[in-house]
Amino acid sequence: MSRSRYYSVRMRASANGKHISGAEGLCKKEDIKGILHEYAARALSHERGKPDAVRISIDKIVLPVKGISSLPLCTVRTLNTASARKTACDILRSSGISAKAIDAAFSLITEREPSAGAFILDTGGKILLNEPGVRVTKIGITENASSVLKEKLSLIGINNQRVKEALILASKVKRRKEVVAELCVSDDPGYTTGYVTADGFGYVRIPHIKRRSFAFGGRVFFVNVKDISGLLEYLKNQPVMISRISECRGVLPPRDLMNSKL
Ligand code: PML
Repeated sequence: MSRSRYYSVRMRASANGKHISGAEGLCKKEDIKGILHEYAARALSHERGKPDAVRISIDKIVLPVKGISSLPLCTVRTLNTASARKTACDILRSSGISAKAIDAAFSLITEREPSAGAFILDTGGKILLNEPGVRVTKIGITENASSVLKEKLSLIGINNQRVKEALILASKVKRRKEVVAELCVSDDPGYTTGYVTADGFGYVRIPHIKRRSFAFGGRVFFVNVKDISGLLEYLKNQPVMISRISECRGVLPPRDLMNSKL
């Protein structure tokens, strides 16, 4: 893809040093103003509280931008927290993640103050990157892919910014071979759908992964390498644009999901 046409815009809002919200994206010069407006509004009206500091940065992209496909998406039919957690565990276990690593991941993201970045664990449960974690940046979507995604998400009733941004981020992360899977639980008290990504499953949305009003959450990347320096460099610095959209399926019962690996 082309060089230098894009800018990376990042926002981070905090209160007393604690994470409130964040956002990042790649955009063209003419769209920067609109994005700044949107990110500022988001920072100042977040469910997690009023920030006392909002940092917004704009950086011109100098590296060539890599075009990638989005992960295939679906939603699994989970009706309560127990079945949501079980489904997340089933996907992760069938992808080679140990029970110890899954327990550690849920503890990291649901038992402590949310961190601005993602934790990294190996598949055995060893923490390779602790707080503040890694923030995945320099991610975006082409205009054409964005309108295809809008159409596909509209057909299944989930065309909203949150799903779109989470799918873009997860697609960049899972692109790296050493990333075996990702677990995400939203830290917004009012948002109870999380997701897991893994080979053969894509991006699986999991409703009721946490109880409403619960203000903890975060992301964990499970990897199969000891040295994560190359991965960190990629996540933070490689500009990536979603340029092709994969299949977006509607709601599947857990059994169908486990029996219909892609
Ligand atoms: C967040 O932005 O709070 C994380 C979103 C996770 C799930 C998004 C979705 O519904 O697919």
